[in-house]
Amino acid sequence: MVVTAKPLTAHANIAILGAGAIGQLMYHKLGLTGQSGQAEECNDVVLIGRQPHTQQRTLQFTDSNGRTHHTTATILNRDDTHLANINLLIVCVKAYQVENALLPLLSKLTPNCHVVLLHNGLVPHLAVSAALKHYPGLGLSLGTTSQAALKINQWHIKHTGFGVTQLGHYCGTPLSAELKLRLQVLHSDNQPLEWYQPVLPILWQKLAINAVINPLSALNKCANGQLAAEKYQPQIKAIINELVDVAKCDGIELAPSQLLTRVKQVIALTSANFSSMYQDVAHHRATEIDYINGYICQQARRYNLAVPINQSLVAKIVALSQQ
Ligand code: KPL
Repeated sequence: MVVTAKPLTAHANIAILGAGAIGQLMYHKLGLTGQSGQAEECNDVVLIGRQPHTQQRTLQFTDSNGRTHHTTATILNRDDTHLANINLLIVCVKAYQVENALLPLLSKLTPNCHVVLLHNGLVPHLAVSAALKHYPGLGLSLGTTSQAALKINQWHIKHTGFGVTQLGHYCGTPLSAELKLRLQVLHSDNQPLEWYQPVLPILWQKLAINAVINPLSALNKCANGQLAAEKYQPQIKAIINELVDVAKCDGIELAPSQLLTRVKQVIALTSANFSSMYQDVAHHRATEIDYINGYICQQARRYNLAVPINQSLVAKIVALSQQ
């Protein structure tokens, strides 16, 4: 299926920072899914990439029905003056890239732009919210998605995991009703979009999902679905129990049994998917371990809690990445 978006940056007011698998997935879902659910032309979305010049690229998206859509996307350079038109910026870079990629852009955006962080793990929201104090019109929402995509090549992704996208306001100017409505295209039957207030408990819940699936799939070199096997269950429970104790000290009450059910659901929903950490290790890229299990260990140290299982996972992933 060929859908050619007019290469119009002038009308674009939504930008996705980071053209990795999740960034491209968000691009296609916002850009291709019209109210009717049919692929249709949409030219209010651009990607922001690392390349030295703004460029047009043909992107391919293989959807859940195995249909491949082609679209011409604008990929803005990080200095493009068009950034001044962007009033919704969805940040899909890795947790360890957020500060370097996002903070230099803040002064270039529309003064009332709303930023949404959509990475795995916790930590970067602290630096971003501190930086936002210098830009009183800007706002910050935090979010997480259990959807997954596999990169077939740099500009071709396949939708491999169907889950929920959860968002909530964190600080600054709230998201306008108009943009909230625009984001509703992310909502479809088996891939709901949900709003939460407060949002932090939801991010801790997603932290649990990533703290289990990501390191275990990377260490055991397996697809997410294989973690449903009986032999992994004691370790999964231990990771969750440690996380629940740490979250409690951070003022977040989580029920271990509910978390376990949620983790199992995501394992089932993304069973064919290879987690982002599995893929990072396989491609010799940096992992987000410091922002996932590493964050649990960091907070545990603050509260003098022992988290041996999470600690050993961090050590094993670090060792694996160095091999
Ligand atoms: O977020 C993910 C990831 O791989 O980083 C999950 C939900 C585990 C899907 O693979």
